[in-house]
Amino acid sequence: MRSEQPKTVYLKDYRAPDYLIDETHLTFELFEDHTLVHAQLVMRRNPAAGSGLPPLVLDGQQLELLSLAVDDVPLGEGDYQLGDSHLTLQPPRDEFVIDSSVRIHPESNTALEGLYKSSGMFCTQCEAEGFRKITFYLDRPDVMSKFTTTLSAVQKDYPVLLSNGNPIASGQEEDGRHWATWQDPFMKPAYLFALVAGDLWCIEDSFRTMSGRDVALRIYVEPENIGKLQHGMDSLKKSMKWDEEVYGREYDLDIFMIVAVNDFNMGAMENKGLNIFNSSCVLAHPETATDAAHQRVEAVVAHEYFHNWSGNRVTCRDWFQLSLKEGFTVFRDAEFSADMNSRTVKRIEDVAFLRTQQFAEDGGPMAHPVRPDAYMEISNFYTLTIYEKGAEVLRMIHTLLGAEAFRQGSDLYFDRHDGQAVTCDDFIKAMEDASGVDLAQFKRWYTQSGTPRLAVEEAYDPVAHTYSLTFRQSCPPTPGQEHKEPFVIPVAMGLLDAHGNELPLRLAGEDAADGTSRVLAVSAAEQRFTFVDVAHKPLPSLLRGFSAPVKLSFPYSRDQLMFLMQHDSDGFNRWEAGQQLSVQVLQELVDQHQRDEALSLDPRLIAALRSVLADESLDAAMVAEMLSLPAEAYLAELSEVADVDAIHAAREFARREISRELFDLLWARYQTCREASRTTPYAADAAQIARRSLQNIALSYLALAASDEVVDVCEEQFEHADNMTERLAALAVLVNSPFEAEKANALAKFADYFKDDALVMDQWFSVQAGSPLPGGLERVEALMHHPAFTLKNPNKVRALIGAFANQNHVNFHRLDGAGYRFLADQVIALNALNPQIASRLLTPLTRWRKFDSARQALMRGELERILASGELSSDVFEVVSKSLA
Ligand code: B3K
Ligand code: ZN
Repeated sequence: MRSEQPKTVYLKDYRAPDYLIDETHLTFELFEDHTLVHAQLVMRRNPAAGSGLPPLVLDGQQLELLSLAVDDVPLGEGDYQLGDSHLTLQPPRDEFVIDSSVRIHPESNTALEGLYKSSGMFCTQCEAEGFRKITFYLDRPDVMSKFTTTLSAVQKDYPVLLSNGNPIASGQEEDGRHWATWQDPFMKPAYLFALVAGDLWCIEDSFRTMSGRDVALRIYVEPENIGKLQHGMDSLKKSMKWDEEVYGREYDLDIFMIVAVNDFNMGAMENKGLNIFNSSCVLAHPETATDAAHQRVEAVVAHEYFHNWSGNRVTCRDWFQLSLKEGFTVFRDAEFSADMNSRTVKRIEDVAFLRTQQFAEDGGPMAHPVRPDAYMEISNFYTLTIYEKGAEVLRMIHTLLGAEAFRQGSDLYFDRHDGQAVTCDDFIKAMEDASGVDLAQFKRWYTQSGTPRLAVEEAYDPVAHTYSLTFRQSCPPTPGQEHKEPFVIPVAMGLLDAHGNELPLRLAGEDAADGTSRVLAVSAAEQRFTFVDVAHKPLPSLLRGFSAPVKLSFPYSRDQLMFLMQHDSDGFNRWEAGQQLSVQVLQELVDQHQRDEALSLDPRLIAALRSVLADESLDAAMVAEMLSLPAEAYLAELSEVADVDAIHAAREFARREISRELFDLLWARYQTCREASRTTPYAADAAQIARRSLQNIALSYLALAASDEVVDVCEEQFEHADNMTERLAALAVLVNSPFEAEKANALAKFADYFKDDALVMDQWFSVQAGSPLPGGLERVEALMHHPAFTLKNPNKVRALIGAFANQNHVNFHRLDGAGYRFLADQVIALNALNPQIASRLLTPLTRWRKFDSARQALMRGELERILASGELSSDVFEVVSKSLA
């Protein structure tokens, strides 16, 4: 808890560290009621930071100092200053050794930062600034050190003792304790330190690297979960191979370990050689994890593994550069997932997420550039902007440079900066030097926040046979940034003729046509591109593959969108045309609802979906994506003022109409898919995943008919499915149905069968929390008392409270404000337990400007109540105060 208003840290104040730590020797004595940490730091004056011997200021929080010595001379109380978060002393000379001993309390650490206990095991989370809760240190990423770590604990309770690097010694003590020493040969910042002690089992495998070295691979878990590790291991081996093939990057230690823990603030952590994972991101078994969960495991395992180069070997100079490692690594994992699964479907999922969530962040009070200039609490900056928009920025560089030059740029970057802590500018410089492309203007993507708008206008000259596209870009003001300079926006595009054929593209001034798809680099506020030799007026396909994170508008008619849905050669844009058509049609319904008119659905949407559904040659995953109407959150994001009830009513009406009009087709496709599921053993492969997505979305439409035959198939799927993907989908359909008896029966059966599996129970909570039926808040409040629920476990908080506030718009945004009050109560309770989770949970309340004045007042009222609730963590304080500003 803070005792004064948190301070803002500015990028412009960055200074190189005064001192460096060449070696770090740590000893942990782990006990049930405390832990002793001894640290020996071999230090020297940083030659790059000036002359003289300034005071040494070590970071340290919540540490009980037991002893302190410099060069073996014990320091007395007058020899140093000890504050809430720093220890200051005067070094005697350029090179010196500090020895400190502290006592800490992992057993009562509910913030899950630093060293803590989860389900009986000790584990750590140090990024960004958790290491200072373990020992006094220069806890900043540009201080890199060689770590040697010894841990000791009671052997029978903690048979496994792990840290970074390689095991170099171990032994027994009298009194049942044992110890192990690990050494990491690579220099690393403290945020990559990790330690684990517990009663764990592991599965083991190995990987032969491209230079012929064998690396031992181990995934550790509590004994009861040992059967859920194979998918994670397979994902790890695929990731290692992919990084060699696509980036030429080989793993560097002899051992790579992953540990699954149940209580974890985010998905996983890339600690050198010892990744620590939220169990939800590594455990997977067909009977307990859905297809989406399998894909998430594959992606997160890859992401953390890829950090070994993009993050660990080359790390960040300071936390303003966070996207240097996160944006790049998300881009890398997205490309990996695209290569392992359907590229188009992966892109659709990522773009839908970006446009719904990141665009909202970029338009809200917490908007910040990909490289922020200032923060109060760095934990608040692990955002969708740093991660997802950061990845889009990398994707744009890839698009502008081409795959080959991009690879040369990344080779140069890794080569030039191996072992260093660097900046986003260093990354760009490597890309420029390798490609010869000037990225000076492009760099505005790192410094300007907000989502650019790109309005496109066409003009066709039937005499001259020219077709021109005029692009006008603008970017709305964001906190601290009134005015924006033009971005470089890569627009991948093509032109279609009346038969849907792609036209050869020749811009005015070019000698000949070159290909049928182009990337236009729009760099001025207004810019025109003119194509020549265009015999008839074409239809443009713009922003293919979503080549830039912008809001593009082109005045397509509904008929043109239907045409693109069928003919665009770019799979992403076929889907996008369908989304735009749905958005237009749904917005019309919203208007009708607001005018109290009878709702009437444009039959063209039904016709378009009918032809998608009837086309058996289409990839089933694409059919499923095309059938999914834009989410309520996306429709809200597109509205000036989001009318929650009208959006819900409009979307539900459209779903019922689709169900009614296309019932027979949906029924037929459902039956075929379910029959295949019944007769083929489960595999988490692309073809089966596609089939199950289609099957499940078809079932969700069919269920709207509320007929007995549909309830029967639902129950059949729920009872007899051999996998969680089908079972959970059937459960969700029943939960959202009016069949009270069947619903209660399925929920009870499910909970009884899976009550001991925490991750499955998370899904059980989420399915109920997300149900838009009336009474949602009361159901969630009741579930808070369920024995499987606890506020202390972040997965539970996300599964129940997070799912309710983020996915259950009609219930959360109840007009009496009870949903807001409930969320604020939970934030206040969590502020004291786990500030990072409390601050994350707040997000929906920060979006108050999107809603009508009555709701705005209620949401603001709750933010003010949180602000006045007492001692706020810096995490919660920053988000609340910025939201109210
Ligand atoms: N680097 C970690 C995130 C740490 C968040 C700390 N609050 C996971 C990842 O992005 O791979
Ligand atoms: Zn990451």
